[in-house]
Amino acid sequence: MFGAAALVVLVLAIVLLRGSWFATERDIAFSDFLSAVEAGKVQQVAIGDQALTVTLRGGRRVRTIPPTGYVSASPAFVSDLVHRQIHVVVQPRSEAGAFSFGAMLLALGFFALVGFTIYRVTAGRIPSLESRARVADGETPAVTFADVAGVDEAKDEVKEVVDFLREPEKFAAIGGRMPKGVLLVGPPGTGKTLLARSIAGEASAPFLFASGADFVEMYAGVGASRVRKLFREASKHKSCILFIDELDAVGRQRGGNSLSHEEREQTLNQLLVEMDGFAAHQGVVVIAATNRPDILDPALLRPGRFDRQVMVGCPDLKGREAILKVHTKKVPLAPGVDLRTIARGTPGFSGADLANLVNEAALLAARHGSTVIDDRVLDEARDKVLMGVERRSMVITEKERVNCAYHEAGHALVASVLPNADPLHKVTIIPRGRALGVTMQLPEADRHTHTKDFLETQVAVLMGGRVAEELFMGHMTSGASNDIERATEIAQKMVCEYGMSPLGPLMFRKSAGNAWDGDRAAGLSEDTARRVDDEVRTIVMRGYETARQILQHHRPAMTAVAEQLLEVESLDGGELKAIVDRFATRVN
Ligand code: NHX
Ligand code: ZN
Repeated sequence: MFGAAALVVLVLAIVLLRGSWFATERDIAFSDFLSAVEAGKVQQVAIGDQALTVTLRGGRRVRTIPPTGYVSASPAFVSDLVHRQIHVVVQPRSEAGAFSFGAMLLALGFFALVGFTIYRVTAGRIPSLESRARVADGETPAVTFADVAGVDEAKDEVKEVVDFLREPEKFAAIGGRMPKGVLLVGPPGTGKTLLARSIAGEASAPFLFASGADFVEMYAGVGASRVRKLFREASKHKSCILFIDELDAVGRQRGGNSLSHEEREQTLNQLLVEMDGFAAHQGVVVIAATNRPDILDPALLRPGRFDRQVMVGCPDLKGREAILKVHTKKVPLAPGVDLRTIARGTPGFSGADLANLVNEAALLAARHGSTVIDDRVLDEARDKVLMGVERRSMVITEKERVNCAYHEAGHALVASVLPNADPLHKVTIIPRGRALGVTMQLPEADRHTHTKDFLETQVAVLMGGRVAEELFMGHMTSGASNDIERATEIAQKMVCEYGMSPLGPLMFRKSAGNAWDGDRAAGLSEDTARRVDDEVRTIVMRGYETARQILQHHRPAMTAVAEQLLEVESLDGGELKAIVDRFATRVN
């Protein structure tokens, strides 16, 4: 179809241009034409709109352009020609008309081609101007603060917004300066949207929703017009919450030169303009969410805009328990299930993860034909959320299965021998998600920072898999790729961010964005980059060496764990410890 369109345009061009190029007569000066007439060399003159087409006696045709209006202003001219027995014809105007008609066709073909190309490039997804502006209805949400658990500090901070929305006039009367914009900052799944909705619900105010990603379109001006539309919608309400999810999609720092950039900048400017345009007493509060406040354009954070930041972090132990309580309200919990224990076993889970866990548990219970959710299905659900879905049907060769058993046993043994490692939660050779086998550790308590020792231990544990393959199988497999990636990441952070190498407590911004964003400048000197690489390698190799020593000294324990895994497929922390304790002592 594309080729056909191109062909049509090409043919059109040839047909049209033939008249003027291929058979084009040479232009001669008008005086030369008159001389030729005088000399009797002219056989025929065709009078056209602007030019005279002259056929010479030899049959050659030339063209000449008379002074404007010359022919019509000099009636003697034509009769003079006729006198000289020169054939005079007057060309119909249509020839010129034909040309412009053709030109029109050509232009039409051209635009069709351009249009079709755009259609092809955008895969037919040409968004209409109005389409995706998912400006949610502006209804008042049914959720209130009671439905939001585990983010007590954040809730306290936004209570003021609720007071304001309830009685904006009163708030203004006592001179309360209301934030026009509140920025909710936190990792994904921590309930930023829910919190925003609950503010509206709590204040019985309408809730308008948009996502920053909706504003970033490939056509100039669309994003900006959507922002305008959104704020117009908001101003129709006496008071309301206007929520913008993923603010970073539009709010990135300006400067740089990527293609979509100009459009984003326009959208961002429009957003700033609209926010400045709102009077504080108007009762509209803009709430935005992001997990990357550091990349936001500073203009967004200035007074009168998103000048208030509220952190919405991953829940702590107490928070997780509260969140579990909310989510288990509508499911049949078996008597004796202790949510505190579940909460303790889910460090690092976000609110969304916990919701997912409860949901999976309900599904699993149903599949087991059980009417209640007990500890067992909750445990199974946690593993599913944590490690991915079990894929028991995956076909694995015996050799791969053995390799997997030794690989996981390697991780497990290093983790159980090194004193600073997190306790083992589970080791399994049942394929899950993308992995053929998994070794899971779980921290004893919520941890917010890591010691250098812990990180080194973690690198060694990650190397344990590869080392086991080498020592016990006599080969290496590509399966260790994820371990290697994670170990390298840790080592890189230790050197570049945590100042845990001989290079000292400095920040080495190794990969500060990409060149397209125009911040390549933040790179390192070549010499420093080389030294960073050396230190990263040293850390990983030291972990590798630690793992090798441990596995070499615990060959019998290794074999025992691997063989047990091949037999029963999964071992929990206690079972592992029992095997290891039979062979090894926990010192090294
Ligand atoms: C593949 N998977 O993708 C096969 C199926 C060495 C016994 N061709 O280290 O399964 O080779 O300790 C997240 C999580 C890639 C991202 C796991 C990306 C695994 C897992 C490669 C065990 N356990 N490797 C491991 C494994 C593989 C992979 C991942 C990921 C294996 C190893 C995956
Ligand atoms: Zn591994």
